[in-house]
Amino acid sequence: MNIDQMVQQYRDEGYVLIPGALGADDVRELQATTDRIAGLARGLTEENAMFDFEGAHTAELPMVQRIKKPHRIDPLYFALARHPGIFALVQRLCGENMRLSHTKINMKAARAGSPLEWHQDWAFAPHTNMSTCVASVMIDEVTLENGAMQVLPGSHQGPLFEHHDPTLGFVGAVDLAAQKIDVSQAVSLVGTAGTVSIHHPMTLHGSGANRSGRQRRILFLEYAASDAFPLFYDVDWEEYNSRLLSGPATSEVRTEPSVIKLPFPSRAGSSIYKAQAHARSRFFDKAA
Ligand SMILES: O=C(O)CCC(=O)C(=O)O
Repeated sequence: MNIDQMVQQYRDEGYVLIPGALGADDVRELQATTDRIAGLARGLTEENAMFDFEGAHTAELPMVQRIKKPHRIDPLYFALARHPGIFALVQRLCGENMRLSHTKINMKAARAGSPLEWHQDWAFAPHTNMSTCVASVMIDEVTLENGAMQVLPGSHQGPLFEHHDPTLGFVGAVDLAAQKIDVSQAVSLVGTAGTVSIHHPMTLHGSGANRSGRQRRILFLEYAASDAFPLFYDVDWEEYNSRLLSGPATSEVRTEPSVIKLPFPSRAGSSIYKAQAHARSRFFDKAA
């Protein structure tokens, strides 16, 4: 697919897959850096600013669920956000002037990595306009068995589904049965290490548990146009502007109508895994 076809697919279906976006050297460096950081979890018994753990984690047998904000841990991840194999397309989709709004690495440990229930990112990260997107960089080969992300084509056209439970509040997951959502046409985003997918903030997606003997790590690079400001966020301007990837800083906010549902998840409970632990209905089975 050339870049125009990728743009068209994203507009039509709400996602695009770019096999081989990263070259072999980039992949090796990404794997080595991620291995090194994950190694820092050995000996830890409690989650901290760097790591969330799976329930089965122990100090001796670490089981990292998420590396939080890796761009703050190693400059490689910030540099990757400008990788031409990713960033040229992101700019076509969201605009010339972009900011890195967030990063995370979801690690699905072999035979233990947790599923993530169906959700739309917009429910977690509404901005003043919808010029935002997420690039998912496969650090390892991703298959259905090790917990590939699945997307529902066309769901980016809306609506924003309910991610709240009537009594529990925000659970960060969509109850498919209650909302009569058919995911039988979902597509699994699989590929070799270095494959990248990009999805729209309204695209419904989720992923199963890791049932294989191989870990599944994906780096998520979340982008926003520099004039798309996150709602519900206390901006530290210096830190905020340090994440500009292209173009000048701006204090002009571009607004666009969109649907936003409250109450918004508190930042204290911002882990999607922890929010979804409260969801009453489940689509994906837990890890074995
Ligand atoms: O790790 C995955 O498979 C999905 C990640 C995701 O959707 C999220 O963290 O919001």
